Amino acid sequence: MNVFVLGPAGSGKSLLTGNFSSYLAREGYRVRLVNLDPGVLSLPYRADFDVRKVFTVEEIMREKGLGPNGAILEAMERLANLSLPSFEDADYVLYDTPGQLEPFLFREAGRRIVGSLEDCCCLFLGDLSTPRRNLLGFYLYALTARYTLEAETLAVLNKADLLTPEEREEVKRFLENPTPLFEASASLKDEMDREILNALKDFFPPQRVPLVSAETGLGFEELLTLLFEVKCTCGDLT
Ligand SMILES: Nc1nc2c(ncn2[C@@H]2O[C@H](COP(=O)(O)OP(=O)(O)OP(=O)(O)O)[C@@H](O)[C@H]2O)c(=O)[nH]1
Ligand SMILES: [Mg+2]
Repeated sequence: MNVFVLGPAGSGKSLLTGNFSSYLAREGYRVRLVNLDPGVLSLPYRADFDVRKVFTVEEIMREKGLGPNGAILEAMERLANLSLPSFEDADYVLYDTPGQLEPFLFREAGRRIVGSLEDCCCLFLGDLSTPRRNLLGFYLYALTARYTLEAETLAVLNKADLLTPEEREEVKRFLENPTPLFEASASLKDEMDREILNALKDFFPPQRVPLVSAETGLGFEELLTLLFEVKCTCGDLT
């Protein structure tokens, strides 16, 4: 299975790629790692394929006399045309994606790369250290990724180690059943959130959102179970 780790800047994509791959290896799976971030300086894992061997954002800035944003856009163009190795010996190939989610998602690179591979699943990471009031915003962004990439996408909340067990329970309760919370207060935003959630239910059946920690490995077992479920719903029950 090809697993793309997506998410906003700093949400923990690289650390999750590294530590989840070690977890999978300990569980007996053959795992390969691909770094698709041409802008990263150092990685917390050893990549089997690293886009930085082909080009880096820094090189593009120097070569073309571009600023960081221009170079990132050029890097995304190059990424879209990159030929990736096929790791046929692997059970899981984990792809760490660029810190700059927007150009990866909304330009050609993301769609081309994900679309060129079979048996794909995306993990869309949210960061629990950021204000938790906006969980709906995070979920909508994960759905945007799914809609844009046309690939199965699991919303995953990372950095759960930074929450107390009580806070984790509170987030879980909210995720399982957001409506009563909204009903408890009556602001216009809450009203709007409820309407949006109701409308979404018709198109996207509610999905479990695991709370994980890329740092400690908390929740990795549940994440793997969800990946099995994705595989099964795609018709591959092996
Ligand atoms: N406490 C805690 N820190 C984490 C966790 N995951 C990542 N971090 C920290 O968050 C910071 C960003 O992690 P990265 O893995 O570089 O995040 P990223 O999404 O790859 O970042 P960009 O590629 O720059 O967008 C680092 O300081 C990590 O150590 C986690 O589960 N718990
Ligand atoms: Mg990264």
